[in-house]
Amino acid sequence: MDKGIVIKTTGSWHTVRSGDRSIRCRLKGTFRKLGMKNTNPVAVGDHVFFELTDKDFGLITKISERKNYIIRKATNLSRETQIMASNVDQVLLMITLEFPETPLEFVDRFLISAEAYHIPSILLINKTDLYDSFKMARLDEVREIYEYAGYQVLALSVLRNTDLAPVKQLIQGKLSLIAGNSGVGKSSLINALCPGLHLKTDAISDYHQSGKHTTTYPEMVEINPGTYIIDSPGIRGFGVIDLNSNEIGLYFTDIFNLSRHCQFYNCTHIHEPGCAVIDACKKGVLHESRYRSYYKLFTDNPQKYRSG
Ligand SMILES: Nc1nc2c(ncn2[C@@H]2O[C@H](COP(=O)(O)OP(=O)(O)O)[C@@H](O)[C@H]2O)c(=O)[nH]1
Ligand SMILES: [Mg+2]
Ligand SMILES: [Zn+2]
Repeated sequence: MDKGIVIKTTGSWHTVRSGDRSIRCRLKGTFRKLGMKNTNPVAVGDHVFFELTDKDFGLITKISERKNYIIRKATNLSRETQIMASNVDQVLLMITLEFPETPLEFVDRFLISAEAYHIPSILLINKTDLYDSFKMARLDEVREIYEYAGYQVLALSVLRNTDLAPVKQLIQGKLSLIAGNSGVGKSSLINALCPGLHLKTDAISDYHQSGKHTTTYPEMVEINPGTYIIDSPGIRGFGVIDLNSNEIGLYFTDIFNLSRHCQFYNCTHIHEPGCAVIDACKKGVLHESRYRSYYKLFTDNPQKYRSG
């Protein structure tokens, strides 16, 4: 029996990378009896055992236990979920301050989802070549906001090939998922990291890929043996997480840290006296954009809060 990692899955065929070979595998029949709830029993990122049935073909006989996995709804309306990727070591959240501007509220929502999955996130701020001095000042501010929350923040320009070295270092030996809105430069980055690969770039193609009528499969790229990146098709690809309001407070890392100093142990940071979070916000230690995101998510969700 051989061992490998699933780099692509389309319906009943799964491409397994084992050393420098790619083997097209189907699932051994007995698997279907395991009663898995997700629509896809095999996911990109799975470590599997397989038997060769031919030179480049095989049967998957065992899926190793997943360290983690990210799910999405099978379709917008469906309650069934698909595993989008498994065994993800880190998420690279790519954002831009212009062309297009990524709203920080979106960043905050994304980060708490990743926290809920217990997957570390790194912020990549791309397209620095386009920023004037005002935008560069904004970049410093955004960097401060997220470094205060405990995240690593890297600014780069994929187009100019500047400041890519720290990204290369970060991904080495890991499975990273790259996420972010259409048009921020995700595919461009993967192409830059992997010369010879030519992923389609530009916002238009991404838009069509994430359109309602096409099924999208996450694509895993091998940068070098042991180093993989998954290009997630649009942000909608990232986890369907239903957090209740109490959890929201846990996953805003900066707010959670501050909450230890609140007067009440169960402070919601909305109206209580002696709230260290509100205090830090007033002092400008906690940036108001973070508090605003928290407030919005928390108060959008009163029912869930009441049911606790
Ligand atoms: N000016 C500038 N444009 C970039 C940069 N990185 C990517 N782009 C452009 O932004 C557009 C969208 O890039 P793409 O990689 O398709 O974004 P994706 O939708 O996130 O995969 C393309 O026209 C790229 O050439 C950058 O660092 N600077
Ligand atoms: Mg793309
Ligand atoms: Zn509080």
